[in-house]
Amino acid sequence: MSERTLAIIKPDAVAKHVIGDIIQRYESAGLHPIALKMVRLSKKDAEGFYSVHSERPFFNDLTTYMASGSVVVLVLEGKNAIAKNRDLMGATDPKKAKAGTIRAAHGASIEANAVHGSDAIETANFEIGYFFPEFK
Ligand code: IDP
Ligand code: MG
Repeated sequence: MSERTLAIIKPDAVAKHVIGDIIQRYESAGLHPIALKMVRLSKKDAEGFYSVHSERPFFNDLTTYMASGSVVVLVLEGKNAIAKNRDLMGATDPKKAKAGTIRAAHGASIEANAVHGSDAIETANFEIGYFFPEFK
């Protein structure tokens, strides 16, 4: 079934100049961008986006990091887009991510791990609406 998911190319990957490589991987996997923008998140923007993690010990570091440089935010559409993008991304910790995944290729650390991808239909709907209210 065709689905939509929200992806973010995080500040570490933007700084490494691998935006093009990552978008190529999405497109080659049949995940087609239907919305895309480059933005610099404020700390408050990052906190709102990651509010499900507000009780986690790394919340402050994570939201500071997400506001530390520009990011690219995309809505990707395709068959099983949510699960497919999670497979393409690899494990949260790049050291544990399978070879060939985006995080294995480009992630610097468990925090600066190159990309975000929605993990379920409900979170995808929230995250898409957070950045692209017109797609709600
Ligand atoms: P996910 O991005 O693979 O879905 P989540 O558990 O949802 O992983 O965590 C959200 C983000 O928080 C991660 O992508 C990573 O940037 C950061 N993060 C997760 N676990 C840790 C940690 O143990 N230390 C520091 N940052 C973390
Ligand atoms: Mg997650």
